[in-house]
Amino acid sequence: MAHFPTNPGFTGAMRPVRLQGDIVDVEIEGEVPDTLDGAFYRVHPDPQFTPKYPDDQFFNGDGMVSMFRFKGGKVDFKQRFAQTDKWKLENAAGKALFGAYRNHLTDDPAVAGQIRGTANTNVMVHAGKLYAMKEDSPLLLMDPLSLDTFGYTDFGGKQASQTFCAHPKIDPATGNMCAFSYMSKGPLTLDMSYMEISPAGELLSEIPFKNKYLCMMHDFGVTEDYVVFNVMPCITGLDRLEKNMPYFGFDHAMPVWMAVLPRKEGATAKDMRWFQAPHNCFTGHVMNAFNDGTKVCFDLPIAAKNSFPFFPDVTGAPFDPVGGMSYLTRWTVDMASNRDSFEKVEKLSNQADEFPRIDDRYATRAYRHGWMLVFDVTKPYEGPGGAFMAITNTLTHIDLATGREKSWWAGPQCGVQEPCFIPKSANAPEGEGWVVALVDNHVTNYSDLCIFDAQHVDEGPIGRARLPIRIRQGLHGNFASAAQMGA
Ligand code: V55
Ligand code: FE
Repeated sequence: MAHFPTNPGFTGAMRPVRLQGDIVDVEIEGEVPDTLDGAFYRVHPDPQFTPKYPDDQFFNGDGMVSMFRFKGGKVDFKQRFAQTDKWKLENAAGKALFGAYRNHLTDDPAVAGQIRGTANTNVMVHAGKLYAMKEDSPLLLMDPLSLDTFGYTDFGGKQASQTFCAHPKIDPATGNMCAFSYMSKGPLTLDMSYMEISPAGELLSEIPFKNKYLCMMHDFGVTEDYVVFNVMPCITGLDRLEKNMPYFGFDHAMPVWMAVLPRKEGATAKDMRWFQAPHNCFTGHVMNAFNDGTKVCFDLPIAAKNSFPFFPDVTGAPFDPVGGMSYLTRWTVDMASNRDSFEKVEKLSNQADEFPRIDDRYATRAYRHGWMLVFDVTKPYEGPGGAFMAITNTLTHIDLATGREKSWWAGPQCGVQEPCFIPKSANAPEGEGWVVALVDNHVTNYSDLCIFDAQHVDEGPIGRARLPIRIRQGLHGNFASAAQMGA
């Protein structure tokens, strides 16, 4: 008998949905470009069963993968759980066996030693497979057409690291997937690694190194010549697990680092440079990174204070919603300098933003176009109580050459999920194409997949694929062409 917790994480707009299924030829309002041939994949956490603890973290839900297949102006929808080892064990038992977020001490003894991953953070097609990712676990492989799950991989025994990040990048020069691992030698270890995976799915390299302290390592940057890590004190430790406290807590007294590793044959941990940020801060998702010679630029939203109310301040200080708002920022360091400090910190936007994306063909390179979600707190909100976080109610295009921003507000009843850019054609100029984003109506409980002209998002969607259900708030996703899908 499913009795979900009655707190804001499980009610109102955050009520679990858990629905798997297919809709052929989704109802369309406006137009879907008929040259669009491929699929947008995205994932959200959705608990298969009621959690063992009523204060369960949103990040602990099982990965539910959605696929929007575009072809000939039509959209087909498919949604399936990622069948992780955890999902299968719990499905067989008919109840939750794994406990609190990333805390194996809270698990049913029957699942001791099992992989705890939920595959709930990102999905991306690479080497003909759909990669479903959670940063505490190995990489899960799924079928890009059926969304069936194959299972975890260690790349044929080649991968030494026990985990795989949720924010890999594709290097447009080689087609290699660039990824990293943290807590590589098991829970609460400082070990990390940088990995590259060929377009054929072969693990080509794995460079081990150690972090400065134990913390969440969520995203990173890759340039043509360097790999960049943002180290910020969203910290953890055994004491927190033993007390069943939230797995992470934010420590405002700790330093923040930008760590840079050269991408060259034979690079080792000894080549890593650690640059200390001028202030403690909260670092968010990475928009892009690039280098001009030895100068390395790293673009990401930065907040003065902790952005995660559910991973509270280690001193017990109350959450500061204004200080927790992040703004797209450019950090620059110089690998030729012998200082350990930054060259420059530039604020690139004055709108509170997160979930930054680019035209991925310009990953690792100097680029012009970005898209992101904005928290426009001046706008009204009519959704139910139980909005989980500040609402990402606005989609914004930023032209980094001019600083000009164009924004579209989704209206008082709606939140917008992470956008994804789709180029008009393989060789279209940068930023020429479409942006897709889920728009969830928290009052009617329906979600629309909205399609925008990428550089004119302010004009509103040119088309909407109107689902007769709500898709739960999610994290990340990516587009794959029909060729990449194997369709
Ligand atoms: C994040 C999300 C996670 C996680 C750790 O957005 C960090 C950051 C969906 O799960 O486990
Ligand atoms: Fe993320």
